[in-house]
Amino acid sequence: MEGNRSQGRVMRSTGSWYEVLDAVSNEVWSCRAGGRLRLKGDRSTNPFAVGDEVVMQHDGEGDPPLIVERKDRKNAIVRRSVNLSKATHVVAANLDRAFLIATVSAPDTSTGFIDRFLVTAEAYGIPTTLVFNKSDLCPPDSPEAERVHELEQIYESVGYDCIRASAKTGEGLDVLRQSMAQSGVNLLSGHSGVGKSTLINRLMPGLDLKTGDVSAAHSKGKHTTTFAEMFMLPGGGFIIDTPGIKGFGLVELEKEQLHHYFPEMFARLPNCKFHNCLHRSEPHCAVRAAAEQNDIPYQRYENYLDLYENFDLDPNYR
Ligand SMILES: Nc1nc2c(ncn2[C@@H]2O[C@H](COP(=O)(O)OP(=O)(O)OP(=O)(O)O)[C@@H](O)[C@H]2O)c(=O)[nH]1
Ligand SMILES: [Mg+2]
Ligand SMILES: [Zn+2]
Repeated sequence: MEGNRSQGRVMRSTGSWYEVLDAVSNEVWSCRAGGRLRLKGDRSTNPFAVGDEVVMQHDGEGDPPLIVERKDRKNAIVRRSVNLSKATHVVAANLDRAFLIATVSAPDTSTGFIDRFLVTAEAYGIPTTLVFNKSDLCPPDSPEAERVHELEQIYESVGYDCIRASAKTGEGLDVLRQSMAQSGVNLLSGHSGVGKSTLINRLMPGLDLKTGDVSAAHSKGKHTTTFAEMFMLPGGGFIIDTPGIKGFGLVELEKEQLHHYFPEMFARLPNCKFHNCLHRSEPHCAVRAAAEQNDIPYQRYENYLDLYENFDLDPNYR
């Protein structure tokens, strides 16, 4: 501790209280936010998010430390606040890797949803691994297993690591553990009910995060986790559990730049006739040609067109 100040990382926030892990002593402090911390131009509803590196000021006995400074963020996952057009909510900051947890049944994760997440992560510069969880529900030769295989082919072909996992049988957990220990700060995201909290419970014996059944009638999760929380992994690295998301709003993106965040499309842009080609109906478009010949996944090309066309219409896109 330097004087009565120390540095730490926000592990959890309830809105008015912040749990901060002291970088030196590894103590967890319950802190309040100091006054006048809202930065100019910051439109987010939360001044500090899980993963933020902050300075705490420790005053008087019994008083909670105050957070008096937030270090610049390396990156942050930002979402539009519900129904507030301009306000945003910072889900988590300073991420080294995101793990998008997906399932092909109970609930189903569409490529449209996956691609939106990946576009966002690419825009923020956060490498992403896809985790297909609940592999125990995909017996060999079942349509579910075929679908997982198909998705792996699509996403591996454009450069994303894919891990097949089951929180139930333990499949894939060693690979996950290793990848997380190497990465540093790891975010788990995905629809409600895909098993984010269950996976974390498996990775951290002794932890007992609340999990919820998937509704049998609608195959949807019940939004069991309600705020983001970070944990220190026993084998190294941090893991962040987050509430399930329905859709993924694209914040601070221009629709003309969307295609830059599809790596396989961006790589082919130099071969298009026009340097500012948007790969829609321009002549001699190398991207459209590649998609039509299945050199790049047609499904992702279609999702790109859909994102582009609907960008201004759907408030969820912005
Ligand atoms: N069969 C099977 N069920 C699983 C697996 N992983 C999780 N589940 C079940 O899926 C349901 C949802 O799990 P949760 O961990 O609560 O899901 P979550 O992603 O944290 O959901 P939210 O907190 O609502 O976003 C629970 O009933 C789990 O027991 C798995 O690998 N196989
Ligand atoms: Mg959860
Ligand atoms: Zn083009």
